[in-house]
Amino acid sequence: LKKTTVALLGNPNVGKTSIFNCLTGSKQIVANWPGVTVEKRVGSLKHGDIALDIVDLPGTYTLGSRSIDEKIARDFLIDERPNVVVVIGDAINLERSLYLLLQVLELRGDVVLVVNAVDEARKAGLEIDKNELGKQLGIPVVMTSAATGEGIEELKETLVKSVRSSSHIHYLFSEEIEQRIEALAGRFRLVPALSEFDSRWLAIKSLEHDSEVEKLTGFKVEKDFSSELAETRYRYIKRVLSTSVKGKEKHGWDLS
Ligand code: GDP
Ligand code: K
Ligand code: MG
Repeated sequence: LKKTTVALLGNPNVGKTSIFNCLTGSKQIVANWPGVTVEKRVGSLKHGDIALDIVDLPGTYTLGSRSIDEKIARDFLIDERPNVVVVIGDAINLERSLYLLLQVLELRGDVVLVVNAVDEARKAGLEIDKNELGKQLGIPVVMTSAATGEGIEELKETLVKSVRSSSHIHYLFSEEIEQRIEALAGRFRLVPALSEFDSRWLAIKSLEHDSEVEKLTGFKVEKDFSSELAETRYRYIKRVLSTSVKGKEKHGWDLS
C-alpha cells in the first residue's frame, strides 16, 4: 500500500519547519537525505480517517538543479511524486514565493499555496485577498501563522480534501513559448525512455538549458530561453499581485 505523501516546499526561512511542526506535532523523524548532510524531516498527520506522511523539503528559490537543496527538492517531487505539494509562501515576500509556485505548477497539479506569517503581514499593513489569489492562480490558498496557529486547522482540512480530489491545472506561458513547448513535448512523448517524466516539464526545462534534463533527453535547444521564461513568470505574478494584495507600495514591490 502506497503512503499518501504531502511535500512542504518553499523559499528558505518562510516557516516550512514551523508549519511542519504545527501539522505533525511530536510525530516526526529527523534524518539526513541520502548521501548528503541536509536534514530530512518526515512526520505524520492524522485527520479524521486519513493519515498523511508530511515531508519538510530543503528551502529553495527555484526548481533548477544547481544547488544541493534545489536538487533534493526537485528530485523528491519528480521521483517520489507526492500526492500533494504545499508551497509555503511568506506573506511579506509573496512575489518570490509565487515564482517558486509557478515552477511547481509547470511540473504538476495538486498544489496548495500557503501564505504564512499573516500576523507579520497584518502588522506591516498588507491586505492580502485570499479569494482573489485563489481565483487567479486556480488552486486552494490557505492563510496561516505558524506563530499563532491561525489557519492550521483550515490547512489540515484543505490537505485532506486535496488528496481526495486531484486537480491538474497548468499555468500557461505566452503563445510563442507555448508553441515551442508543445513541439518539444510532442517529440519527448515519442521516446519510451522518457515516459515516466512529464513531457511538458521536460520541454520547459529544455528551453532553459537545464543540464540534467539535457543529459536525460540527449537533446539541446539551440537558444537558451531562460530569460524569456523568467520574464513571463514575473509578468504573470505582477498581474496576480496587483489585484490581490494592497499596501505593497510601502514594501518596495515594483508593480510597473
Ligand atoms: P524554514 O526555513 O522555512 O523552515 O522556516 P522556519 O520554520 O525555520 O521559520 C523561520 C523563522 O520564522 C523562525 O524564527 C520562525 O519562528 C519564524 N516564523 C515562522 N512562521 C512564522 C509566522 O507565521 N509568523 C511569525 N511571526 N514568524 C514565523
Ligand atoms: K521569517
Ligand atoms: Mg526549515
